[in-house]
Amino acid sequence: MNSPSSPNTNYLLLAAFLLFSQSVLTVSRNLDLKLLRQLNHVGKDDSPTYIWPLPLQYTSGNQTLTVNPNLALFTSGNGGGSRIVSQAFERYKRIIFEHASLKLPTAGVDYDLSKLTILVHSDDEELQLGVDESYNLLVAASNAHSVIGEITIEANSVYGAVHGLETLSQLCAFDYGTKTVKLYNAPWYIQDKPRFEYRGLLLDTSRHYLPIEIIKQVIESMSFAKLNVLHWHIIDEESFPLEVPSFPNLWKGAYTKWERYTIDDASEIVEMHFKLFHIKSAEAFSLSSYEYECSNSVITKIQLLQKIGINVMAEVDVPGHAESWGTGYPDLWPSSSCREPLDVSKNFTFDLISGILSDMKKIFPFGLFHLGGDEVNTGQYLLDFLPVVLITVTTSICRLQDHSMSAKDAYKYFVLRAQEIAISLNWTPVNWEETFNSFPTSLNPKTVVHNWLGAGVCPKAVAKGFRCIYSNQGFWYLDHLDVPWESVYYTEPLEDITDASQQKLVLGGEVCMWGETADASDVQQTIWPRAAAAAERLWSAPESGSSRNSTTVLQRLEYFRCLLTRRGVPAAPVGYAFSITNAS
Ligand code: CP6
Repeated sequence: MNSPSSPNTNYLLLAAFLLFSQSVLTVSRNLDLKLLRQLNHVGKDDSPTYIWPLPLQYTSGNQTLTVNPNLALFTSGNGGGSRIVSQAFERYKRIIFEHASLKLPTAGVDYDLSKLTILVHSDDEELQLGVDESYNLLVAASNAHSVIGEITIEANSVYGAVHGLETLSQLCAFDYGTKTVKLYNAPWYIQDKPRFEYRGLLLDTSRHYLPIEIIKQVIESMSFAKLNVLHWHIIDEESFPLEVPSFPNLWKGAYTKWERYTIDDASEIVEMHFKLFHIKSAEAFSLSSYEYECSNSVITKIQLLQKIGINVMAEVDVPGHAESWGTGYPDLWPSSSCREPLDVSKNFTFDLISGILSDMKKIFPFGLFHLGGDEVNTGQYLLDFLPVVLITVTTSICRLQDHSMSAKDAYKYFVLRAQEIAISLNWTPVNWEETFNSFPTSLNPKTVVHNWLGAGVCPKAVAKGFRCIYSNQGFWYLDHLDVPWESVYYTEPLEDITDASQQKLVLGGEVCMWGETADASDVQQTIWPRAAAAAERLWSAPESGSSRNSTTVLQRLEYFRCLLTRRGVPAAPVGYAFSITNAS
């Protein structure tokens, strides 16, 4: 199932699509209208069902069933009794019946589906990379064998069950005619599991501060597309917004005192305070304190955010991209006129990294930790070796106290020492690919190499036994607004890796939402719907056969984008890259 289609096929497809859409522009405009008309028919009996990302295997039928808004949950298996399951059920019930609770049917309704059974085999709730995310979903109408129709989700872990609920919610649609929730194309039998274990999104809070409500909304929206790692690029050269108790001057590097994350804010992002819904005060007495919060006399039932299956991987990018650290501790700057990279010659630099990582270890339970290492201007270290005359005419001067080290050795020494700190805290270090490109044989073998510069590094890294994450900037950098969803969709993380054991070393991929040109006002529109294209590439089997040709992909993506907006996520219109290109 996991064999990738030849990357050449994907490129041919993309190339054919590019050529074609240039010449058939008018035709594709007409096609848009036709698609929209079809989408408007969702809710009628002949509705197709659109699932995103596409499950591994499924069969469907042609029955339309009506779902009871009082859908009852029955659980079994060792993990069935988990609060993660019951809370996810409540959350999805609200999503599925959102309209149904506002617009009640006028006459009595016979419901086909009133019962959901969730069977979870394991009671291990630890969320880490590689957790079993598979699930089976069965929706069967009443027939000779079952008097009453039923929905069953079976999973090995609670996180598989949560994915099953997401898929179930995508099978359901509100029908404005009868004011009931319909489930089309039943009976369904779905067997599903992700193609890659790492399906990430990078969020950058240094270039523009993002309020925690926005970050939590991004995390929730990721779960709709079955993405599972938020890569939080917290700090960079522009600002240091995080509180670090052991070095309290660090967040003097924040833009303002309002644009900072306290330790509590960070924990809230990692694990808690996912608002389920408002409840009456009487109900609150039956809940433990972490299940609700009060503000302005509104009581809100909450869910531990981590329990929706999203890992948060923090990044501390060293030794480049760290100028803001010196606002609070100017000793970290090699000199007042040279503020980057961090001073490699002082032990204080590494004491401080130790302090930051030890404090962060208390907040971030995820096994991977990102140490950056990209775009290090080693030339700055080099200046130190230039003749004095030249130094005096150069505005930025960086000093290496240990003159036996070359600039490149200084960079290597820094990265390896930072890795040691992360490893001693039981983290697996992740580094941007420049570290591998510069000193592949010195890098700790546990290192996960994070690609970004073009397509080249993953085949080289896995050939040397390193694990890697794919983020080719030409396709998966969301701040590149001119990259159309088609390019995001038709890129292949396993390109040029044919050996099966090497393919396994590609943990997955990540789309990157760098923050220079996006802030709280438009970050969701910039992420969605293109991140969804990557989400399907990372979740679904790679074949582009008849069920995944461009037209059905576009229809399903249009539908998923609409689903996001219905759920309160301000996703941009899908857009048609080539009609935009040709607009002038
Ligand atoms: N910040 C950091 C960035 C980028 C990187 N690291 C970046 C580089 C080029 C582009 C987009 C983003 N803004 N810390 C590279 C990994 Cl085009």
